[in-house]
Amino acid sequence: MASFKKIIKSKSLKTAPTQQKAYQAKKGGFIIKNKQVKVKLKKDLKNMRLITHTDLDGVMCAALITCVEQIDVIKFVDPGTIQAKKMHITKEDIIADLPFDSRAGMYFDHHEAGKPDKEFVGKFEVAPSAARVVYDYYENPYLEKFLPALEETDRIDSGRVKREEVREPKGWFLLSNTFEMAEEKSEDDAYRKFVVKLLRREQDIEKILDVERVKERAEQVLDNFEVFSRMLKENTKMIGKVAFSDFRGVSGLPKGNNFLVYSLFPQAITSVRIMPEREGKDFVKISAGHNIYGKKCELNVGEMMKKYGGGGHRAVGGASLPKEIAEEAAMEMVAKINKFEEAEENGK
Ligand SMILES: [Mn+2]
Repeated sequence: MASFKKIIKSKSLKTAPTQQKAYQAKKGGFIIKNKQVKVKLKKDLKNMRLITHTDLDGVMCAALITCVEQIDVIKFVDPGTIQAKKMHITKEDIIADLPFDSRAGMYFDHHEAGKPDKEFVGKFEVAPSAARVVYDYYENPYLEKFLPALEETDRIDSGRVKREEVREPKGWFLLSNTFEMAEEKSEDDAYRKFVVKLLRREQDIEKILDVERVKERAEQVLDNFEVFSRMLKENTKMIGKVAFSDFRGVSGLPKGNNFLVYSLFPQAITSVRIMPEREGKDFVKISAGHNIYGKKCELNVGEMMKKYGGGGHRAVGGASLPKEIAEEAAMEMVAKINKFEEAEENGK
């Protein structure tokens, strides 16, 4: 496959004269101004960004992509940030494991409900992880060393996590729980970048978990587990067959894993939760997921989220919504799921 840099270079050469013309028209077109334009374009070219998700899949995408592309900056963001078009995105950006933005130069994703409706460079495929899509796209033998790690990323990102694992996280699942822990997002970002570098030279999970910076977080994950379980119990109620958790106004909520709710509320078919949004105080995040250990619910959560500007897969999805309408939207979802299940049961 053609590397991103080559594609971008040819594109930039094509667009440069037009940009210069526009600039000249605006500023009067002095030679010196022309030079400024050139300098700016050169600087932009150097600044190749990878915009990827904050989770293990996003980190794995970064490990793979930075091996085969010249990336200068890695940005870790939530899907809501892309959804809300809050970010300035250019052709020098690669987006992975996040919603589609047609301004990007390259795009990789695997979310069923997010299939781009425009042409783009990169690859979209309904797959267990976005990292798998990246791997398939490059067909690069150098990336083969990541295969065992990819298997685990596939398994975790598609929710194939065992009940025992949820109660006692270890291995790759434990690592996947270390990415969102710090008070400040920038601290988590620095840690993610550290893990990206680490993954490029080490793929043995026991050795990864033994690296001091990872070890510290992994131990913290296990400590937080108890606190999270208690808060989850306190802030969750069953509404029909849905476990509804409301974490708005809960302070000191440690990051816990998304599957624990099914362990504590085994009767739930689906879980819906409201969380404060980390990257914008006027918004909250609503996520929903089917009980991975329970009866298979056929309602497509990703499709359901589209109505609220979100997305996802059949079994799990989310949306970022303005604070004021979040509760109403969450209740609408809960009702929809219950109604769907009732109809399913009556049909049998
Ligand atoms: Mn993913």
